[in-house]
Amino acid sequence: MKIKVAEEVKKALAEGKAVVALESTIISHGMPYPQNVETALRVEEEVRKNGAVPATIAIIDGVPTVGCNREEIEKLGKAGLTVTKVSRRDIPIVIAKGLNGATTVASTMILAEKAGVKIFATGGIGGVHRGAEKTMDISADLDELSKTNVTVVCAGAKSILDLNLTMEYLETKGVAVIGYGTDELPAFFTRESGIKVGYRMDTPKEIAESMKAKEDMGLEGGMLVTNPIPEEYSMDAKVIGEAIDKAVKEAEEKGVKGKDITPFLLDKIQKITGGDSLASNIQLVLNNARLASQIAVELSKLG
Ligand code: PSU
Ligand code: MN
Repeated sequence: MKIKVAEEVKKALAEGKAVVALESTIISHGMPYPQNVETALRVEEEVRKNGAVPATIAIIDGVPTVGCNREEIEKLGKAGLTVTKVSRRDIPIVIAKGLNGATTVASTMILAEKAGVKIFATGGIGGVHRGAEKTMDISADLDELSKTNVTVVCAGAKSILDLNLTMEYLETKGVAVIGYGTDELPAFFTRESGIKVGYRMDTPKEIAESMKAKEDMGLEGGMLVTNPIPEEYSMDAKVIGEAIDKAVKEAEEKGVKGKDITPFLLDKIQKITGGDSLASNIQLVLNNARLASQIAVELSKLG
């Protein structure tokens, strides 16, 4: 298997220490340059501060890389939307062609699992899009959660998606959705959605114990931990709701679909809401990196 694992990550894994995977589509397609690179580096620092080793994952010149260095992160961030967004189906092609690829939640999970990393922090996951009953647009992230054994820590999902259908789909696929300190699914920019999660857990230890139990049972698939954005950075539901509706409408009018739609919506929302949503986005990612690191540390104690 031709995966390049950074020395520091390899060593931590061999010693049973805490490691946290991080995705790279959030760098190239989720935020503008240079805030994307600054954030990626800050997130790595946050992981270290909380006792774990960060492993940013991407495909670099055709090589699946677990633990990108600063230069590689800079390269992905600068290239932005011109880097190939790599979900499950894109992995072999980007490798065969020797290209750079930014990995989504789905493909980051795949590479993390192959390297032996059990937990992964990000901002938001893909899900069932609004109108999916007609378009069938359901992110490959959800199916990946049903088959790849990596726990994903996120801030819920943006309401560019149909959050009710996303939860139903995850239930069908056998993916446990955990609310960290909450009974409700957080909606990324806001702490509430009015939708119940499967389980509420209040400590990183409880989450690590559930991960361990799943692994001991040999059950395939991951778990989804949803961590609400810190109160002080959460946004006004009405303001963000209107921005999202406007972005969705524009995507429809322009006929944007397939893999382009999520990056299109993220970009539009950022432009409509200005710096506010970016600042919130950065804070929630840091918050998720912190929680994922704490879970990873607890997990390493369980052996
Ligand atoms: N949602 C966000 N921020 C993101 C993404 C989604 O709020 O950065 C990215 C993630 O990489 C996610 C991907 O895995 O978009 C989902 O793309 P798609 O809907 O095409 O599966
Ligand atoms: Mn899609």
